[in-house]
Amino acid sequence: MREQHTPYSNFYQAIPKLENEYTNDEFLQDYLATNLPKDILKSIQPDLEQFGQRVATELVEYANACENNPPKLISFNAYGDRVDEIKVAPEWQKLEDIAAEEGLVAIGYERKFGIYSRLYQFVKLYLYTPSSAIYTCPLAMTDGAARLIEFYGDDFLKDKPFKGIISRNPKDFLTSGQWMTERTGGSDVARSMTIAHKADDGYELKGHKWFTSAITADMAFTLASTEQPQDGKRAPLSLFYLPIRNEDGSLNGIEVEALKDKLGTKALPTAQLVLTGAKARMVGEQGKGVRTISTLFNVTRIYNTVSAVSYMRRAFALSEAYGYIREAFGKKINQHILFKKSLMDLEIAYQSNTLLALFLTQLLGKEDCKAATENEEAVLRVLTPIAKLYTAKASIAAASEHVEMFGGLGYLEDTNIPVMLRNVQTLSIWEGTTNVLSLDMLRAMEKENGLLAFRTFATELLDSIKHEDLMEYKQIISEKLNVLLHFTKSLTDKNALEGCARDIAFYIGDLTIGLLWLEFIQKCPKEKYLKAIKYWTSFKMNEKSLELYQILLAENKEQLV
Ligand code: MFK
Repeated sequence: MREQHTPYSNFYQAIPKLENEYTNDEFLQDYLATNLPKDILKSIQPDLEQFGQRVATELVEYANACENNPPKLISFNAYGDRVDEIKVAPEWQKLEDIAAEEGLVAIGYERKFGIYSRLYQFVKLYLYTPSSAIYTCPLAMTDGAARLIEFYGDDFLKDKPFKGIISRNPKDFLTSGQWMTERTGGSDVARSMTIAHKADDGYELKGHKWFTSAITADMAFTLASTEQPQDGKRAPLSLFYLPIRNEDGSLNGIEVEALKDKLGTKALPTAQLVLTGAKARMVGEQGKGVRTISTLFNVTRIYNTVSAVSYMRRAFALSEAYGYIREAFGKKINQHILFKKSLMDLEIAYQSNTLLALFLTQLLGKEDCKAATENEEAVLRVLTPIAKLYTAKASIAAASEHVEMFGGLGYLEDTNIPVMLRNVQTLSIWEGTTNVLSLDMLRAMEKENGLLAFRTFATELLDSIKHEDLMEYKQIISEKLNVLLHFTKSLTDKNALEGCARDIAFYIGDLTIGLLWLEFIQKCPKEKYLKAIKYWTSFKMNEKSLELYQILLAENKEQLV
């Protein structure tokens, strides 16, 4: 028999250990200490501490089990009956039960902490997401559904569906899907072809849904047109609610065609469905479906933002832990200047992006409690697409760096490190790609005064900065704000605005983070955060990309004008 281990080397690399993700995240604790009233922080702290421990231990095990046992579609049973059953890992159900118990959706609607409820809720989601095999996706849609019901729901929806969504009891907890994409596309939703036929007690939906977070939810919100297309023109879409199953447990006029074979988010069942007469009820005004469902996807875009930064935090935490235990060239790798620099880059990136994400959750908390000013509402509207696209790209860069920080080990599937890289790649695609969201930013600027509101917010924030250590940076940020205002003013036609929309979005992302650093450091003037703003203020408008736009314009003048 061969020996199991070669006697020639007795070196085995120690495995980095994830610590309590709340007590180990000093930045998060500083953020909460400077943003929450003392009594609120005191009452939620024990919960965050216990959850920080839970996500670093029990949940990681469940997430790994789910990632290694992806869902399967069983179309027919042994006797030939069509069953359309999606089998998920047993741990997937545990991740749902924990989400209910921990109030991951409920906290936002119980509003026990008033305008701060959303911040508390999203801090828990920030802890949960990288240990959840992306169960956060169903939670995002479920939360968006709750908000939709609050705004547009009738008595029926406000009863059982709403109460189930915000339940903390796993037995009563209900989840919702959001089915927007059809074969015709995921960005241009108006091309959807599903038809809603009038029935005695509502509507029956017939059509295809191309990317759905499956029939493992209890209900879904989806779009359909109430009229057949005429002269090649489609009628405007309306929004519909449908239960996934009938009272007897059978599917509600739904067939599962296939499960998608995706690059990542492998634990999450994503299905291709046919609606064969699904019974549904209309929600909101007929023909205003896209506008109505935007209430839902503006929430999922904030989830996306918080998820992105949570992965960045996890990338930093694990890379930092590895730096202490890995040796190369005669010393621990965290003693090498280049490793230190890469780690600092990851650290400042996660903290900076977190400032942006948590700022949005605070605005959402105010809006929920009707405590937001008109200007704050407009800032929330315009910053939602910007923060989503900005943090998504940042998380991909961080996850890629994270793989590299572990060298060859980072490339091995059984370390579970590559999972993060694959999962975050979706964050810049679903819920609106970077380009579509850049256009949404323009929509918010044009229709809802987004740029003006941003200017007011930025000017007021700059006026509030009095700390003398910050004066130099206040000046830099204020000049960069002027660059933005002059630049956008100089773009006089629609083409130029569209061609530069992406650059403007990233620039506003940088600028907002600069502003938020100023505000945060004024309240929490620690040396290490001063270093962060020094580094941060070196951003510029992306001149290379603007040059590309000019070249494209010159080459395509006829088509573009
Ligand atoms: C871990 C994190 C978890 C994340 C959850 C993942 C779940 C994934 C499952 C999915 O569903 S992925 C698919 C997601 N799909 C999208 O996000 C759609 C992307 N495309 C867009 O966002 C397009 O911009 C859009 C479909 C909205 C364009 O539609 P239209 O109909 O061509 O736009 P139009 O005509 O400008 O707007 C129609 C109405 O909606 C207008 O209002 P009015 O009718 O009153 O004029 C717009 O102002 C309004 N509207 C559009 N976007 C809005 C909005 N209102 C508020 N906020 C917005 N963002």
